[in-house]
Amino acid sequence: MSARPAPRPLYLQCGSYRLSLDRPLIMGVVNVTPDSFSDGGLYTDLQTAVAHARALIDEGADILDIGGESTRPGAEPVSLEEERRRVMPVLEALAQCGRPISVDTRKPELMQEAIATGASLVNDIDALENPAALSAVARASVAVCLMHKQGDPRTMQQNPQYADVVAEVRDYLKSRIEAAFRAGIERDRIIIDPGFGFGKTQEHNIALLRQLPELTGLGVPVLAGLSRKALLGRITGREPRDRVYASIAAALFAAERGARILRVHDVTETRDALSVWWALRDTIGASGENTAGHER
Ligand code: HH2
Repeated sequence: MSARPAPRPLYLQCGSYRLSLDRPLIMGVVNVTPDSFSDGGLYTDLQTAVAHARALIDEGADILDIGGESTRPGAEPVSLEEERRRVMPVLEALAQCGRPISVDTRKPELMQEAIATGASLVNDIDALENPAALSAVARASVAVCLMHKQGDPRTMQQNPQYADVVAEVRDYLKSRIEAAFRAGIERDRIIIDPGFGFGKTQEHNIALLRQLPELTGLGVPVLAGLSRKALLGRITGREPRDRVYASIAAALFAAERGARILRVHDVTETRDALSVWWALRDTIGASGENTAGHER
């Protein structure tokens, strides 16, 4: 007799927010960095970062992802003090913004401080491999995004290699879900992410995108971060800021294959495209409206 598949959560518990996963959610990116690959330097001071975050909420972001360290290929790590200086004032200013705030960090100290300031999701490109990060999330009621990467940002694109990229990413994420369970993190607090562009060639990224259902089968929501990434530049020949249309096509492709959270820079554009696609594909009870569940 085969094992019954794990029940799929119908919502994501993000601290005190319960987000419906009936339709794909949009995570808007706020990079408080001088060197992010597509928007570095645009939102480095508190006022512009907070104004950008509020604009993304007005555009329809369901979650905001605040980051203070670029993890683009070749990026040098940032010290805790510097990352804290960039991120914490923004988190404090957004604590009452009415949307769940995600902190994009791999530093356990910053995770703890962000959670204490009201962050309700930890987006960790190290998938809580640091035991202090695992316990910081386990102790709280926040959600977590467990992402796969091969190597470290500084060198990860030099020569990524896999025997079977889809199987290896799936097995890694499965083991990280199990580690999270063992630490006491409940299923409805966990998101997984194949980590597009993190130690992957064009072929690896495309294989993962095409076979995304292999990951949705793990029973927790899948996040896809494709927005403006180099894999789209290789197809279109365009620079990061001119990859909006390419990003929308990729986001819809990921959503069609089961991604439930789309991490994007261009919220209005993604939201409109997603709303139309969703209304057209959902023939039962389609209202044409894109309604997010923000229960507090
Ligand atoms: N991609 C980036 C950063 N964080 N987190 C998750 N979970 N998934 C991703 O694909 C992902 C991520 C890179 O994008 P960006 O933040 O815009 O650039 P940079 O790292 O240069 O700041």
